[in-house]
Amino acid sequence: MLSVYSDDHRLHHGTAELIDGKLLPPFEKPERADIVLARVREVGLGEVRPPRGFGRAPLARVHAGNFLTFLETAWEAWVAEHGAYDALPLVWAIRGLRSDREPEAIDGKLSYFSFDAGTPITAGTWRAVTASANVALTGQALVAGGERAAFALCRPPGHHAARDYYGGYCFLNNAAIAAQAFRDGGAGKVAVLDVDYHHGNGTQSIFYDRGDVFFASIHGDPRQEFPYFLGYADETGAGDGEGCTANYPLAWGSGMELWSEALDDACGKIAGFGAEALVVSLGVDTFKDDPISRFRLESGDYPAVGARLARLGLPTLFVMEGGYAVEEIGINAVGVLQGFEGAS
Ligand code: Q9C
Ligand code: ZN
Repeated sequence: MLSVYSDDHRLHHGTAELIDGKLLPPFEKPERADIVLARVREVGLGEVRPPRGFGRAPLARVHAGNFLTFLETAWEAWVAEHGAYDALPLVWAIRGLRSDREPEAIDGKLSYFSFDAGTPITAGTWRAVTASANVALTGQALVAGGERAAFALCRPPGHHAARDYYGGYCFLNNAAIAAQAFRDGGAGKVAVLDVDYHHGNGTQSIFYDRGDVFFASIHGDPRQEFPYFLGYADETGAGDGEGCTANYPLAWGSGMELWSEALDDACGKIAGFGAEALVVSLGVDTFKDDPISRFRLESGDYPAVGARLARLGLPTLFVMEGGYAVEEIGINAVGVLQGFEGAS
């Protein structure tokens, strides 16, 4: 399987993360991608290619213009106001506040375009996130061009980013951008399957009222787990998209038995939908030793996940999302890809 990777992910690196009331070294750090890349090479998965540049147009198919302009200019505006520290929001437009007005001041803009305080904007964030989207788009072009599958080794991840807000370590929704590119390239219907531990709220919201993109997610129950405010089982789509969203919230402590039941059900729905291409939001923070998550998948489970996905028989783009157990992130992510190849 071909992989796509860019060193530019390194340009995004937060100084510290506010987590559980403490300022800690960030979990979402450059080493994550380094370790996945090292594993791709170690097992000889296949050639690793650099991304091509696709410009702004495919980003604007999924994201709002004012949001892209904000991301592109936020660091400069923040530094002018406060100096060269991580840019973070501190306040949000919750119930009854004017969430429809973009403020002028950079602090207000950060609040307007975000949903959490765990996602710093740094000096190189825009370059890193555009490179990450180009990695996904390059992988998409390979699959649209006839490859059975490709692996987009994206960092930063993307599935929490919506049409016009960022959060959860995500800025541009790489998987959604790739799914839209499949549609724009002529695929009639596309499915996005999100196996990251966290609900893919951004991807779901982007496609929620559309009948041409099916979205399924298996994730920590929002009653217990980030992002808390989306991902319940009764969210099934709206309007033309009614029935085109499927959520599988699972309780803390869930292991492969429950998880693979959900995967089977999701795969059945995807097969019934009639998708012509599949985008997999591949997070491996479902792993038992993940430092911020509470599922119990083991390294030996991941190849079976890949094998199950291969049985769908669809042209498949894997897009890297989360996974923070840095020791095993390579073994687990590449394990899915090896299982897919073994069953293809
Ligand atoms: N107590 C992805 O996996 N907050 N994002 C964690 C833990 C943010 C995860 C809090 C988690 C974001 C792409
Ligand atoms: Zn995650």
